[in-house]
Amino acid sequence: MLKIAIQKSGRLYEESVKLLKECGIQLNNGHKELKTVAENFPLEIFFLRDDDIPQYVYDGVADIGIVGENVLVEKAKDINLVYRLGFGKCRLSIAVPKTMSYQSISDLNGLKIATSYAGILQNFLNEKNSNAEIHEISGSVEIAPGIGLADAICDLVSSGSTLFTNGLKEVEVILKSEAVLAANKNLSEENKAILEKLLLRINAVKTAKNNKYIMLNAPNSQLNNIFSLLPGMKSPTVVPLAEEGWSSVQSVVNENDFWEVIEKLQQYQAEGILVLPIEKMIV
Ligand code: PRT
Ligand code: ZN
Repeated sequence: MLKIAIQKSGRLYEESVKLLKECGIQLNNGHKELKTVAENFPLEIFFLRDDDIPQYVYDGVADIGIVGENVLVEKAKDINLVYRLGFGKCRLSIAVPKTMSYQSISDLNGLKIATSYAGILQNFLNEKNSNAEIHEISGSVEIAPGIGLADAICDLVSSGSTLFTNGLKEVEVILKSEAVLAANKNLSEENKAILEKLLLRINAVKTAKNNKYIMLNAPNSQLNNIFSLLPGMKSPTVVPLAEEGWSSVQSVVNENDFWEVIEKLQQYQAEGILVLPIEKMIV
């Protein structure tokens, strides 16, 4: 049985549970309990505060955990980052009052920076040879300059609206973060095998989200051009249409290239283009 730690409540909770569900893993009760066992997969789920997850995984109380990369790096436990999950995206940044003129990191010299990420910030300041002083606080970091507790802050930012409403501007990005799957370094052979199965499922879900299924009609004279745009997983499916000289082509297209590919397809006289979401994709 593999034990996974996920956040009990907060920004990563819902996406973590959703990911397990999309992997076909059914949880029989919610996060009101400390732990629960999946009904149809050898997985036990612990619901914990995110800050505790790296330690639990390091100690082997949990084998794996879903946690923000920011927390993983800050706690600096000797555990493996196994998979970047693509949700909970944010950045850890330094911000200063918007009235302050700021050109470079040397402008932070002699200033006091409030943060809950003292470890990451200290490493950054050391790297940049800055003598700024760190004032460690556990929450409401954004109000520190306003109440005279510090001159600047180092905190997580996503939309930037918290900084804006507190009269602050972002001046340095220290770390880009997202939710990650982290694992203990000494998993048993049995648990390694379960983790492999879980990763195969996670990969199928994530790959599917990055791709779309595409169907279109095209004149046979353009098929080679279209194949070069839509190589598909192995090669595209081609079915002749009832109308002489035309075919239906089915393939997959990556989300990132999507609009570019569509524009080119139109140049190659593709018509009746249908694009569908893919639920799972095993390549
Ligand atoms: O109770 P527990 O200790 O488990 O939770 P927590 O309160 O410590 O963490 P939580 O739930 O707030 O965040 C969990 C994780 O979500 C973080 O460790 C990050 O990896 C990730 N994440 C993504 C964020 C944000 N985006 C985020 N915007 N965590 C916090 N914020 C906060 C930030 O601290 C600031 O106060 O949101 C505010 C800024 O947001 P914007 O949109 O105004 O810029
Ligand atoms: Zn926390």
